[in-house]
Parts: sequence; C-alpha cells; structure tokens
Amino acid sequence: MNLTVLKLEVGEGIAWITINRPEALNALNTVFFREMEGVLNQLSGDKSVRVAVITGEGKAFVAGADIAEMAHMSPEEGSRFSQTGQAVFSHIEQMAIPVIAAINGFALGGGMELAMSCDFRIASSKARFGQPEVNLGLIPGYAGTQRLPRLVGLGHALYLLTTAEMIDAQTAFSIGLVQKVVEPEQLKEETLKIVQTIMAKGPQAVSLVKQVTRGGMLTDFESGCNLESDRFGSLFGPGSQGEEGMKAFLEKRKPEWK
Ligand code: CO8
Repeated sequence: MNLTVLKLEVGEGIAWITINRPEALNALNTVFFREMEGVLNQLSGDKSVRVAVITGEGKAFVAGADIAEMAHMSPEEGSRFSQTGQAVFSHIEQMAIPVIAAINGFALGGGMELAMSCDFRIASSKARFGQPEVNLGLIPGYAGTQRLPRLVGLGHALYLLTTAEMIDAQTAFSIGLVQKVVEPEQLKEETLKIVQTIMAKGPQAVSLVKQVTRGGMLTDFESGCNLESDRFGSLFGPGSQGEEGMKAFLEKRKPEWK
C-alpha cells in the first residue's frame, strides 16, 4: 500500500504506525482516514503482528482534524467526515491486538479522540491534551463526547469539553486519561518495554482479555460476565494456550505459546 501521511514499520511482532505530516502538526484529513483503514486491514491479516503502536512525527501527536479541509464542508459533508472518523476509530478499538498510543506532543481535538480509541496511552511529559472544538464553534465528531466520559468520568469530561482547556501530561495522568508519563527521549524505549511485557503473555489471552473487557463496557454486567465465562472456557482443553500456561507454571518453566 502506498502511504503518504502514515509511516508503517513492522518487525519482531510490533507495528509502529507514525502519523507523518508534521508541517500540519499531523492534522487528520481524508487521506489519513483512508490510509489508516488500509493499515488496520493489512495488520489484521498479518498474524505475526502482536501489538500496534500509534505515534506522531515532530512536535505533535495530532493537533486535531484538519481545519483547512473542514472549513469548506457542508452539513452533509461534515456528518460524513464525522462518520468516517468514527468508523476508523472504532476499527482501532476492535482490533484483535492491543493498540497503544505513544503520545509525543499535542493531542488535541481529533488527536485526543484518536488516542482515546487506543487501548491505553503512554505520554511524553511534553504532551498536551485538549478538546478545543468549542473554540471553533464545533463539538468533537470522532466519538470524543462518548469515550471521554467513559475514560475520565462525566465531570472531568464536561470540564474539558466546555472550557477547551489544554492540560499537561501529569494532569492527564491524574484524571486517568493516560496511564504513564515518561521523559520525551524515553517515549519509544518505555513504550517498547510495555509492548515486550505484553508480548511475553499468552497471545490468545491478551486478545480475549481486550475483547471481553471492551465488550463488557458496551453491555450490561450480566451479559459481560457471560461473555467472560464463554471466552474463559475457550482457553482450556488439549493444545490450548491456557493448558500450556498452567502446565508451564506447575513445571516451573517459561510457557511456549503456539
Ligand atoms: N488543522 C489544520 N492545520 C493545522 C491544525 C489543524 N488542526 N493544527 C495546526 N495546523 C497547522 C497550522 O495551521 C500551521 O500551518 P502553517 O505553518 O501552514 O501556518 C502548522 O500546523 C503549525 O501550527 P502552528 O503554527 O499553529 O503551531 P504552534 O506551535 O504555534 O501552535 C497549536 C500549536 C496550539 C497546536 C495550534 O496549531 C493549534 O491551536 N492548532 C489547532 C488545534 C485545534 O483547534 N484542534 C481541534 C481541531 S477540530 C477537531 O479536531 C474536531 C474533530 C472532530 C471532527 C469531526 C468531523 C467533522
């Protein structure tokens, strides 16, 4: 696939997806959504890839949807652009592998929405977060109004959405928006360490724990528990990864995931 605003590097089970339009602070345009959808499809078909990381080139992770592109849209085009973004971000959420946001700088508007669609977020101490849409007379259009309160609670969400305040990485950490803050020059290394930690675990278990946890957030408690016991059971039996993991523990050796 010919990529222009994304850079994709795949190796040793890890896919690094870099948004690479630093001259526009990696603002999200139509080309981005087309390329990201293509990359997600490609990664879904590559069973060697165990974890994906999304990051940005330059001083921004993503400074929002492309305002120059949006400025000329009709109401119908605006709705379509919103739906396209929502679909691609839902695809990120539904990937069978963990997708981690490594946030190197500004994560504003659509950029914060992109980060929120990832499974968790590691931030450089230089990162800045915000939903500045109301400054432009807009609201988030890539499910930010839905994911933000689910991640940080209604009060923090409405505070950020109505004031458009830009917060630093430590504040984002304190409200649960990011899971770890690291020095800027350590971002790649620290992210890699976390990726390697995950890759040492049972691959099916990692995939299912994501599926069950996310699935449970979209349904009621009882249905979530049913989903959990169903997937729990699928990890047992001859030749299963659960069998290997438990056997390895009892034999005091490292598991060999097949
Ligand atoms: N869109 C397009 N271009 C942008 C964007 C953007 N979101 N952000 C920055 N750029 C461009 C600038 O225009 C500038 O271009 P040029 O050099 O040609 O003038 C270049 O990137 C560098 O930016 P600055 O000179 O402004 O850099 P600073 O370091 O001075 O400032 C900021 C950095 C504070 C991040 C500043 O660029 C800024 O405020 N950017 C806009 C942030 C913003 O409002 N984001 C929200 C956008 S709206 C949104 O995301 C809605 C999502 C839902 C859409 C639903 C679909 C309809």
